[in-house]
Amino acid sequence: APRVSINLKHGAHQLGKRTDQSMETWRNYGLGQFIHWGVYAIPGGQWNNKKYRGAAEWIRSWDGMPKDAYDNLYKQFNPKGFNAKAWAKQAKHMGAKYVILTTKHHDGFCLWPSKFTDYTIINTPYKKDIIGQLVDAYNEQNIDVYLYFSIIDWNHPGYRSVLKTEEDRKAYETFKVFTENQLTELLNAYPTTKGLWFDGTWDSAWKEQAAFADSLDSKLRKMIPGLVIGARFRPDEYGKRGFDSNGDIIGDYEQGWERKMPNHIDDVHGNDWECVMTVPENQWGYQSNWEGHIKTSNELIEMIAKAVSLDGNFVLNFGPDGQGVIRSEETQLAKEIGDWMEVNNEAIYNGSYLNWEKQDWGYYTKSRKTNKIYMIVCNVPVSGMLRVKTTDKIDVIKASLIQEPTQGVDVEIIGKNEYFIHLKSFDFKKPFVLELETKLIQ
Ligand code: JFZ
Repeated sequence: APRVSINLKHGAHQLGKRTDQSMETWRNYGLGQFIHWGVYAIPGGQWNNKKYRGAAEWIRSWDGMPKDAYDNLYKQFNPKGFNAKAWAKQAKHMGAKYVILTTKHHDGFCLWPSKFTDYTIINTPYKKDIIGQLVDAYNEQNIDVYLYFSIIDWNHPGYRSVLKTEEDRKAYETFKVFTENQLTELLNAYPTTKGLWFDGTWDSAWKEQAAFADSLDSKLRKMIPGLVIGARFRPDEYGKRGFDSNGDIIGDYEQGWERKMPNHIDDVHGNDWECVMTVPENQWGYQSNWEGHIKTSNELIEMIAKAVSLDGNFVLNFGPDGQGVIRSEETQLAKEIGDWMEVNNEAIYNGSYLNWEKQDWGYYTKSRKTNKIYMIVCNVPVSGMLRVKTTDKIDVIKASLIQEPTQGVDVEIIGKNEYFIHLKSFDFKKPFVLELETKLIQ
């Protein structure tokens, strides 16, 4: 049946995935890094020996945090341990192909020397441009840089979350000019930027700005050809975000996978998507006292595999402390993930969905570059036999262990398009990858 659709001026401007080279590069990253850093790293989720139970980067919104004290924290921001090259090197070893940097979080503090506000890194004792150093250091490691930018700004006098009065509307007009100025400033200052990662667009004030956001969106895209902007930026004229009033994605990829993941290819509706994930339950900025479940590298590797197997990217968050140091737990995870990626990255980079029946041992990926098929095994059955069911006319000829290609792995045919891969060892401490050799049956 033909789809009924309303005519939208500010809805999706394109249906279906982008097919250009910049988006293809994005699609093939597999693994990225998120950095949440700002003045919230100084209190680290604590004030007056009390712990804020929410996400540490939100501490300013807490009753236990005097706004005044928070707004003066920048006067102490002097991260003696900050070394952009060290962060970039660690990200490189982890296997990250892109990084998303918080240029400005909800508090409004700018890690770059914006000339449109005084609330920036220039007016801290540190004085130097942080974003510039990071862009250079990550680019030097061939890691693409994306800029996180919050539309919520608790520091700007014209910012409102809701527009109730004429006065609010007038004030918000100054905030819109400011927002446009800051965004063009960022893209001019850091022209190697590959994309923008917008946040805080859930305010009702912003949801009324369809026309403004749409024209700003095209302006930014013209500044950097190929710029990637996810579906968390502009609303349509009915205030719908992410997906417009016709259900079409407004932006280049689905950005709603925040600390959660799809389970099935149908969940992503044929769109590009990215999962952003924290190491503890919900802490993005530095929280000095992590509590609750802390994810292990094996868990995170499984998430990377799962994301790629469903045509998405996986982005792991890091929250450096007030001195600019990445905590030891995160350093350890980056190392363990990187050691695994070093051996197995061919199953992750350029990886895509394979339409074979999902099995309990883990995830299939298929390389967009080589068409090679991989099995990323996360659960070894007690039988030591891994079931493989291909689609019609595809025969499995051979399987080999990426980490030890000389160790043969037997393939037993058990029926039409159905096989058992017999493992010789059960002694796996980490997920492992098998490459399958297949043949088309005529
Ligand atoms: C936002 C921020 O408020 C948070 O501090 C952090 O920066 C995170 C990456 O983004 O939080 C969100 C964003 C999106 C959703 C939930 C929380 N979402 O899509 O459900």
